[in-house]
Amino acid sequence: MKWSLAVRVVTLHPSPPVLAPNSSSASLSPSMFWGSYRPQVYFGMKTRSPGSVVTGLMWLSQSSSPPSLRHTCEQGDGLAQYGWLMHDGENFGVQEIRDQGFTLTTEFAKRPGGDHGGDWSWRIKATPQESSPPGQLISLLFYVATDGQGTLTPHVEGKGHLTHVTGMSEELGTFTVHFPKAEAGGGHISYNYLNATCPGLHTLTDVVRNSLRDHFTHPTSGGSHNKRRYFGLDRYQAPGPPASHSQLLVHQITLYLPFQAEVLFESGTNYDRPDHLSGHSLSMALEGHRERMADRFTRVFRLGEKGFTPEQIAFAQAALSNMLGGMGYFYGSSMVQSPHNPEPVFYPAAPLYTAVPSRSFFPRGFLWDEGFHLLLIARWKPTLAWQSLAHWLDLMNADGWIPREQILGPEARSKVPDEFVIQKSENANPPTLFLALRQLLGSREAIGEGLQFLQRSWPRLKTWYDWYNATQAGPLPHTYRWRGRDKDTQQFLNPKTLTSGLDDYPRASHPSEDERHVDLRCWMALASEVMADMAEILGEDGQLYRDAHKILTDNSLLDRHHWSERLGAYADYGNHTQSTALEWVRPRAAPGQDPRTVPPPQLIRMVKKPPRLQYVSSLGYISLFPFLLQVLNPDAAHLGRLLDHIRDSDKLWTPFGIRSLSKSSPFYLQRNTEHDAPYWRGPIWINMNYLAARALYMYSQKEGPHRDRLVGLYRELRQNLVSNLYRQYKETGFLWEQYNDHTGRGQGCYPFTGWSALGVLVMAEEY
Ligand code: 6A9
Repeated sequence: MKWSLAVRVVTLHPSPPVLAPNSSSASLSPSMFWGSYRPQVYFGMKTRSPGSVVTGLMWLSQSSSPPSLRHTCEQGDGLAQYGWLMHDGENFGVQEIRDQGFTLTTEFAKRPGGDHGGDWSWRIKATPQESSPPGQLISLLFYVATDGQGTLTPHVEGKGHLTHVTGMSEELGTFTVHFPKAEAGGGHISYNYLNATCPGLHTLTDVVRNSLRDHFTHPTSGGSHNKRRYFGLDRYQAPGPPASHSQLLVHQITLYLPFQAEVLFESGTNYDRPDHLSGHSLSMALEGHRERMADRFTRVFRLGEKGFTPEQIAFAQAALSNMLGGMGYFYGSSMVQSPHNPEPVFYPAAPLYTAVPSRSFFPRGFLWDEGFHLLLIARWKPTLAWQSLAHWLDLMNADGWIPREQILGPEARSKVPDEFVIQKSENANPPTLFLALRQLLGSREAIGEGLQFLQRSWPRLKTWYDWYNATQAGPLPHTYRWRGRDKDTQQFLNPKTLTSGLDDYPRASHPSEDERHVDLRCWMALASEVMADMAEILGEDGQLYRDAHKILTDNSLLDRHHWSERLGAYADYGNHTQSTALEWVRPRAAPGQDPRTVPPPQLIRMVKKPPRLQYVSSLGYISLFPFLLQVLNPDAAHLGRLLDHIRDSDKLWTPFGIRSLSKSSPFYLQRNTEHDAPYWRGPIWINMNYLAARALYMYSQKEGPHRDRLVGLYRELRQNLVSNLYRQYKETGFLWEQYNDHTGRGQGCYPFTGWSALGVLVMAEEY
């Protein structure tokens, strides 16, 4: 019994996968086969297949000392800006990267042909920035690498000039990667090259870094006969025993700014290409894609009609492009722990095509983040959203659980500290995929395309829905409780609830089985409604879901379970006290004890008043959930009070959006431990603000006592959100994880396109 439960946790759902067999393959989905599906590197491509051959770019400024190698997106690189200005999710992309003193533009375009996903070409333009000194010497390092299968053959001229690579792999057949001569404005180009094997793609940066030696020379600028030394690829000496999982070929060019270089990938079965996708022909292709995207962008979002300036429209287009250009294809297994297997075990290996919250800090899939991402992606191209949804649902196990954070394969794992890698099978995350589904179901065109998806996903969605009801039920009928809250009540000012997605938002001070969480109840109301709608479309019996939706949106029952009169808002309920504080506790030395053996002081939570069962008095996003997810009736008695809180600058309102926790809360901007800065305790988050704008908009369309106020609030919030997102982007070059509630400044990690790109939907008023 115990053994079979342990196995069940890592057994995939038995219904046929939503993704039809081979649906991502080069033969069935050729135009999506190659892509910038490696969001964790500044520039790179791979195919949507396990063990794909990958290509990428590294670069090095020889003029800075010590020269630093750029490869994976790192905040520590301190780049002033990088990101896609245009990217249509399928055919092409244009990215601008501002490094110290120079700017790289990285462009790619694909061209169909043959049986293996066609050709593509890259163009990298390198230009000095205005204020920078002349004579900057730059190296670009283009690489091709295998990931466990396939072969690569280098073709070298002279000592170190790799002119092209021929290769072969299972899904690509034969191919050639050409490195045509760069346009260097007449200046000299130095060549270096590397042929190495290594344990996997996660070691590429190290292998290249360890192969660079500075005994190479390049003519000094100004055409003199003097030479300067530079770092070039030499030989790789593996630190340990030789590993052969990956073969790596690197082509390095070193030259003065400005210059332009191209890389051409040509598929072996593409027999009738009219010409090489290079030079003029590549320029034409890129120009065509740019025009088509701009046209489509205008049609889909109509920002010009809404009065936005060309600059603001370019910002919105970049935000969308970063979401699309941030879509990755990952393959591997999660590490999973359950009550039945305390030792972590591997989940079945599987692919995941998904957007990511942040290319630098979190370049991987997050379950509840994705539901929001897809709201934007589905508006652009429903196909991409259906495909992501299918991948996510295919990750479901036999019980109906989907791991929250997807850390698949060694490359993804190398970015995550061990303690965060393991996923626990009792833990949920908001079922936001239903948000995306609801939107897709609202469009005839999207349904037409997604019908097969809907049919195949139905058995999984039923199990998913049941899983929440079975495992996250609250103490009373029709109430819910997040499992997996922090258990240690001494360490944290308030034990976190990572599963809810609002990590440190203050909940009951003493986690217990008596808790009921208002946000999860509202998510389940949404899930019930979407399930009922889907049943209708599919001709299935949806009565159960209609009934559940009816009960979960019964406003008097909601009030009975979650309205706190004292707070004047909706609230969690549980074993709680407000009177807690973190205090330094200095252990005392026992009589005669050597003082050096006394442990150092510790920051510990003090409970000043004992907890009791009551509503949790934390005014903020959680209190607004019945409004945010439109569970409240437009004439609900309490709607007015919620609007009061929202508009009150001493509570939730700021000129930049709605803050996560009221200024009046004792937890406002409080740290949770010595090392744990406030996160969902004040700052402005854009996913919640998107929901707020949407709710204000929806309620203002309906008859009700607060209609005029809703219209006004909506206009103001939209204006505040859009102008701050735009201003921050202009000033800092990035979208951010969250925004400071006093200054509006972007903070947390960057770039964080994920939720912050929802600003595009607020601009377009697409809800
Ligand atoms: C830590 C650090 C190199 C936190 O956007 C992803 C999630 C959200 O789902 C969640 O709601 N973020 C939000 O509260 C980021 C979580 C990152 C956890 C991984 C490992 C590795 O740094």
